[in-house]
Amino acid sequence: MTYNVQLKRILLALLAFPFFVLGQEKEKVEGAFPFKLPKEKPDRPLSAAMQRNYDNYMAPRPEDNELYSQFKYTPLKGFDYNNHDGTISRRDPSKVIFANGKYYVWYTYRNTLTSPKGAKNSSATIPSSDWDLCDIWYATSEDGFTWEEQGVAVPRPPKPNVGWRSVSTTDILVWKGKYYLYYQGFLEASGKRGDDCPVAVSYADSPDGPWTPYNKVVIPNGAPGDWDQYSIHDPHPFVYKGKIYLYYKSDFDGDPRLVRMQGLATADNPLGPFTKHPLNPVIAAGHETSLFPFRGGMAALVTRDGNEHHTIQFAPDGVNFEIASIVSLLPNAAGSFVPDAFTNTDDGRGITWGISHFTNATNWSQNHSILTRFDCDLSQDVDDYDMKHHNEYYKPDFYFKHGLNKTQKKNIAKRNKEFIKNSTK
Ligand code: AAL
Repeated sequence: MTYNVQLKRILLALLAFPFFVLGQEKEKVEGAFPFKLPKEKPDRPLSAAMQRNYDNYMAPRPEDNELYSQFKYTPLKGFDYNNHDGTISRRDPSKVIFANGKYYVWYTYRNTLTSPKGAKNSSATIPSSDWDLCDIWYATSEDGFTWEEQGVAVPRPPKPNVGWRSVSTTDILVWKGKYYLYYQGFLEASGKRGDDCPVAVSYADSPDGPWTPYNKVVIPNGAPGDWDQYSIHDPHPFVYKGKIYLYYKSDFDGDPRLVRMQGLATADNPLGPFTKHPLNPVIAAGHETSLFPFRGGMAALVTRDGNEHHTIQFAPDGVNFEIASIVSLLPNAAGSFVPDAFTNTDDGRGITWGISHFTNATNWSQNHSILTRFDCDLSQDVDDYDMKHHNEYYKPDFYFKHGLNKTQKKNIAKRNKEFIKNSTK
């Protein structure tokens, strides 16, 4: 390189240096991120995490996020489980409604000679699964903690009607003064091929019945090869945007384990026809459908399965959901008390309690489920600071209850042995 070129390069570098320093200092001019967390997104360079903290959530702190909450659980009074021997099970509760001066909840009720024995060992009297050979029962309450069981609402219909084997996993719709119970209608014991069923519906003029079965499939399975070709689970209806928005779950793929996601079907008439949304699945995680109207959109409790499990999600249009918060101990199969579930609201107020379930409540040989009450603060009208803690603490035995299984212990010992052997070569 000639002397002149070198000289030019040095001169250019000297001229550029002050701008470089200033340029570097431009970020430094902002100084470090402030000690007081800005309530609004600050106009400064932000990392991806800080961008997300302001863009993705309703507030930069969980305690100020209307869609963040802890969940607290209370045993219910009024339900007998035959000493938890597995012959009686209650699970998959509906949303809770308030009518005639009391709360109502409907649920899957099993009362069989034995606990579930699997599809191969099932019979006309032996259940294949916890939700096989079931009817829909209901209960009422004055406070949501103590319940009075009222008995059967929708019994299994005679063969070959839809649901003759089992009717389960129901939810309630109130539409133009009439009541509709949607439920899974099994035409064979769950588990024969898979947990396969369509959705059926019964209707009544009163929440106390009598209920008239429509005796037709109202939400059909998808076509062969469709994601929802085998199971239409957890029917979950709302009145939204002037129509019936019925969310549901399907189990699919199954190689090696099932994938569970949520779909949406809409209708202008409770007895259908329902049109499945072209963007289905609309929630790419979760195990049961459990939603509520929130502000102008729909919020969802997304439990158990999928990349985005343990989240509460929100869709301003009821279709395109984004994560609104990350939570723990979400209620399974939540049937929330949603006062504005059927008011076609454009300002959903949110929820503070409901009924959910614990499956396999004791052990697999006595497999049965029990109902429980959950409480939370996902409401625009309540500020329960004790529901907004996020540095959650659990006693050691809670963690030790989630220990390694035998295979994991064996594999760890094997890996350790190999590691030591390779380390001492
Ligand atoms: C529940 C629900 C449906 C399934 C089974 C009973 O959690 O997803 O109802 O069929 O499990």
